[in-house]
Amino acid sequence: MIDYTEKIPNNVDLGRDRVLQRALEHWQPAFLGWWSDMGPNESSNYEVYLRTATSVEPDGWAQFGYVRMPEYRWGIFLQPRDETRHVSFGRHKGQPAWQEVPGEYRSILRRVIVTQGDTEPASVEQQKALGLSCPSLYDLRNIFQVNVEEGRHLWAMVYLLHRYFGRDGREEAESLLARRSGDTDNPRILGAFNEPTPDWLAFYMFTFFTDRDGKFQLCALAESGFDPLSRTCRFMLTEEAHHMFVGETGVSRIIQRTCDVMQENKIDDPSDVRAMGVIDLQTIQRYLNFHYSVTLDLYGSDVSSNAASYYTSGVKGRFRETKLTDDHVLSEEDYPVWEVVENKIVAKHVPALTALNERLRDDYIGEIEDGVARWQKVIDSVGIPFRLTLPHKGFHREIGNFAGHFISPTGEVLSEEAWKQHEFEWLPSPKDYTYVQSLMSGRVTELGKFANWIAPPIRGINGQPLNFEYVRFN
Ligand code: BYC
Repeated sequence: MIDYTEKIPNNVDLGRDRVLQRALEHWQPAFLGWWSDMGPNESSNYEVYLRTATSVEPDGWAQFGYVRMPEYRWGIFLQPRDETRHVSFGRHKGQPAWQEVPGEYRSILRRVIVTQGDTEPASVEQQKALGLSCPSLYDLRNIFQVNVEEGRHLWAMVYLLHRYFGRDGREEAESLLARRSGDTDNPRILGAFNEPTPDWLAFYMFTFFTDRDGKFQLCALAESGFDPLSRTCRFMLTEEAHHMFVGETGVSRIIQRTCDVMQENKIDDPSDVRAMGVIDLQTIQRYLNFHYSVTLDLYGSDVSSNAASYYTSGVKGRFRETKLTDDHVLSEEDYPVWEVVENKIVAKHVPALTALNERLRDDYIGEIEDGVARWQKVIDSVGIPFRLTLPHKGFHREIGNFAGHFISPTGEVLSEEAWKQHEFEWLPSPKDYTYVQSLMSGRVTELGKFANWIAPPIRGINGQPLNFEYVRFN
């Protein structure tokens, strides 16, 4: 169980290590200061119907109740230790999992933990203003739930930095509160976390696409030979599932509403659809293309010696590593990656060890395809002949083999000029953003009411009705 009587709730017996406890208690007000500056706008006095973790056991961890977000009990929760756990891949395969950081892997472990930690506050910063244009109290509560949990994920990484990396770790923990999403001088580490999330369609796309990168990266880190990292990621994954649910159902409800309006009014031209105050399917496709492509970049280069050394050293595994049935060393195998040769996209087989970023990206794409197929069913069920498609893997990429090439969504290699001519057929244009923004000029706060551009969800949170007061503004 989690001890909530402590200043920092935890299940790691923090009180036993006074030095660590003091260091984290020193970081805590800095975190709260960051939340007050960069957390959701104007929200400090709202009471939000939030879920708080009470236990790390799979069956009993959720407790719902009204909480003012600055009083949310952010804390340190690791999944219980399995004494028999071993390193399951790489050079140290078969050795007992490490309870301390091996000296030779200190710098790569720190780097991975910092990169992971950096994304969490970044996403809160990206979503900061969205509460002011929420489509309902239900959705407002959901974004706040996502935000406080991202804050907790930051705590999870900061605990590891403080506990296992001494002074360097404490400095990194401070830097995590100093970088800012989109800042030119001190930006967040990874590209997608410096992109704006200007409206709710972008938010749902982000939680569907980018939070799912979070899932796959956390799954790979949950395989780590460094046991405290593995245990903390396992618990984070239980929270991540809700974020992806918010994204998938959010986009699905927008599609549903658009299709219903198209069918009722027998219209299909995007300008007629917009005239009805809903988001045309073409714009939804362009948002999809954008969020998918920037998220693909988050997996890093297709061929990466960093990824190979993370694996060989036992720091970061593959998706579901222990369920795979090969040798878990990968010294003999190869894996196909794609590259552009003389204006053609061709496969090239490279040592599997160096292609681990690409492999994780491919695992991710499989799950994305399933989600997009579920959105398609919404369109099909209304009988509208529109197909949502995933663009080619090389489309609009800035990291890896496709960076610097101009690939169309259907996978043709184009000149820069030809690509630019079609850019805003494929990606949201400034006009698209302005239109979507125009729908979201104010917030919808009446109990049980939803903005015109989105369908209500099928059910409320924790068995509550849709007209429940999910947020009290005070
Ligand atoms: N943007 O060998 P390479 C989440 C850099 S999301 C900018 O290809 P590597 C969440 C790279 O740093 C999950 N730079 O990369 C979601 C390197 O720089 P240096 C976050 C990039 O190291 C929603 C160079 O390019 N977790 O949790 O194999 C809401 C060459 O690197 C990017 C993780 O990512 C980029 N996209 O792989 C909230 C897990 N990509 O050395 C939260 C931890 C690469 O030349 N991170 N670079 O200076 C990792 O495992 C690895 O850092 C990466 C990159 C997979 C991201």
